[in-house]
Amino acid sequence: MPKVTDIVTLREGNTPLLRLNRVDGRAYVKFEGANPTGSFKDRGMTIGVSIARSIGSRYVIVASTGNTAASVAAYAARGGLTCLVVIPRGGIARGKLAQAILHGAMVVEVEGNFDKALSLVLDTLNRIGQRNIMYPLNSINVWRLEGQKTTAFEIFLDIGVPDYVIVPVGNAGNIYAIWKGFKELRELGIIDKLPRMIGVQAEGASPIARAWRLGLDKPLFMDSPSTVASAIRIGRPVNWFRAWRAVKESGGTFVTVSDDEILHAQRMLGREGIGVEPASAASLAGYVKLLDEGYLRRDDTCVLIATGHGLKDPDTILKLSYESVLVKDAMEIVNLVLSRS
Ligand code: AN7
Repeated sequence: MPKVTDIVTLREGNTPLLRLNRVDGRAYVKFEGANPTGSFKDRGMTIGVSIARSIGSRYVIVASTGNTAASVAAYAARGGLTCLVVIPRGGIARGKLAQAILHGAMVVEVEGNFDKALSLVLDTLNRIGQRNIMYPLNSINVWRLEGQKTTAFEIFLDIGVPDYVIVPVGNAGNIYAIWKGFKELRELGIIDKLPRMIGVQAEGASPIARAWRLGLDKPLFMDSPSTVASAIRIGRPVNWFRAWRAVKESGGTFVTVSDDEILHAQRMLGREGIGVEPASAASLAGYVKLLDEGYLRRDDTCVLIATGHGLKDPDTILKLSYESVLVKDAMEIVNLVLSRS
């Protein structure tokens, strides 16, 4: 790892692990929405931006489905670096775009999806050449994953080693990072058992999970990934081999869930006071599905990674039907309460 002389931090990590009360089973949610910019990306960004600063880069660049953009924008601002975020036009949730703007990122939009944005970033880096001018903070940056592995340490400190860890998969870095964290705890002799890792993808953006279910040995890349969960709308995950290896080594599996299942799970969490964005609800949707299929048992201890905050994507929530009543006076409110009791 490059020598880090300047630490850029917003005090990320130490997120709550919450037992679910309304779900039949031993399920905990690791609420990553409690990070400074509202997603797990902050765990890695503190490291990535600290390295960028320490090697004297003035610019940092990422392609993103939104959360990486929001995170890098904030950490770059904190560290006094100029930040470019390359995003699919119309393809990221509004809260994330708002964050990038708030923190002063240069927002670059492309027609097309995340995979296109990433290929443009890689091309830009090739043309510029030197990392100490423009430092890349995409998932190809392995130092970010070193930050993300702390999720495993925190889970262990809270409840020991669970039977399963269930993770929404997009570019496929996080599931590998968490696995790496547990493996390192074992190498250090701190734990002697490892969890099984389960990766969840949305049906319409499931290059890894679909191939896994079909018994293939590599992903079926998709040119036009589509799902309500914009954070994981990725057709060519760059870290697929890391995720694949993690799941295989751990004895876990991949599973796909439909958009309806994701939105239902998002609501279930909402009704427990836990506000997550659709991509994050995929982990609960996957858990429910695997319980139904009999792959998981109710007494298995499962940790569901809730990767990002509900406020990231208000539009998706408001598009669903919801109840509200327009009133003219207090009596109407009183009657409303009385009619419900
Ligand atoms: C909420 O921000 O790829 O499998 O550019 O925002 O490690 O990619 C986001 C990914 C899950 C998937 N949940 O994690 C980006 C980006 C949320 C996310 C994922 C993302 P990886």
